Amino acid sequence: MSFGIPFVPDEASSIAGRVDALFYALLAFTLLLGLFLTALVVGYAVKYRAGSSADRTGQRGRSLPLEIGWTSASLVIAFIFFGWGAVLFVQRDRPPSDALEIAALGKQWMWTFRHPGGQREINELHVPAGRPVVVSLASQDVIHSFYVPAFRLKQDAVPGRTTHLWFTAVKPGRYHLFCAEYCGTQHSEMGGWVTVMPPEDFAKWLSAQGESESLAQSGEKLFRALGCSGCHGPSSKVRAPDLANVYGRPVALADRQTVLADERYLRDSILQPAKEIAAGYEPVMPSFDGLIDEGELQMLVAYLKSLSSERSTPSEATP
Ligand code: HEC
Ligand SMILES: [Cu+2]
Repeated sequence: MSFGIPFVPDEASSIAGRVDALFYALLAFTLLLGLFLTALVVGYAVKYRAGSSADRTGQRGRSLPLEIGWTSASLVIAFIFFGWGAVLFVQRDRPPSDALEIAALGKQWMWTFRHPGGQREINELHVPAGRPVVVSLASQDVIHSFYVPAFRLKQDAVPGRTTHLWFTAVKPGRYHLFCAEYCGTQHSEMGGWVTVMPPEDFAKWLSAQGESESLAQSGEKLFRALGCSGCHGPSSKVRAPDLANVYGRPVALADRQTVLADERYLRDSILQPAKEIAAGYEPVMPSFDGLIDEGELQMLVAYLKSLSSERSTPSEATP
C-alpha cells in the first residue's frame, strides 16, 4: 500500500502493510474531518457575513438527536482506531516461540549483533526472509533505539533490561537501520543495514562466516571463569540452586511470592541477587554488577536458557 510514492520506504516485513493500512486510514479520516470542518467554517462565514439576512435570533435552539448522534459517532470511531491499533500492538509485541533469536547490543555508537551460532556482526544484520526473527536488545550505556523504517518497527534498547523486537522479513533486500534515540555526539552515525536474504542464501552466508562458538557456549565458559559453577555446579560446597531447567519455570521466593524465571529474572538474579532470593537458600550469591558487561550478560543468559527444556533454545532453532 505504498501508492508508488517514492519517499515511502519499502514494506519489507509482514507487519509493515498492516501498520501502513492503519496509518493511511487515520490520515484519510483526519483529512475528511478537516475538510468537513473547513467547509462548515467557510459556509457559516459566508452565511453570517455582515449585512446578510440570515436569522440571528438563536431561537431554533439545540437538537438533542444531533448532539447525541455526533458525540456517539465520534466515540465509536475513536474506539475503532483504538481497537485497530491495540490489535497491531499486541501482534508486534508477541514473538512466535520458534523465532530465530539474535542478541543485539547498542553502545555509543554502534550496533553489534550475535547470531545463535555465535557469528558476530557490527552495524550489519543478515536475516533470512520468511522466518520470524526476534532481536533481543540490550544497551551498554545510554538509551538507544533500534529502528528499521522498511519494517515499520522501532524498539528502545534500555540500559539494565532486555527488550525485544520481532519481525518476519518478507522481501529480500538491503534496508536502513538507524538508532532513533539521540544518544550523544555521534548519534547520527549510529546505524547500518539489515540485509534480508532468501533462506538458502542466508544458510550459505551463515556457514561462510566460519565456525564460531555459539552464544550459549561462550556463556558456559564465562559461567566457569566467573566462578558461578563453583557454587552452582554439582560438586559445590555451597548450597545453591541447580540451574538446569530454571528458565521458564515458576520459582518460589523466600518472601513467599512466586515469579516466572524469564530473561528478566535471570539477569536480575545475576546483577541484583539480593532482590529475589530463591526459597530455601541463603542470600550468599555476590552481585556481578560492574564485573561483567551487557554482552557477557547476554552470553550467560543464553547459556542458562540453553540448560532448559521448557522452550526450544535459539541454538537448537538454527537451520
Ligand atoms: C557464592 C556462591 C554463588 C556464586 C559465585 C554464584 N551464585 Fe548464583 N546463587 C547462589 C545462591 C545461594 C542462590 C540462591 C539464593 C538467591 O536467589 O540469591 C543463587 C541463585 C542464582 C539464580 C537464581 C536461581 C533460582 O533457582 O531461582 C541464578 C539464575 C544464579 N544464581 C546465577 C548465577 C550466575 C550466572 C553466577 C555467575 C555469574 C552465579 N549465580 C554465581 C550462589 C552463588
Ligand atoms: Cu544510539
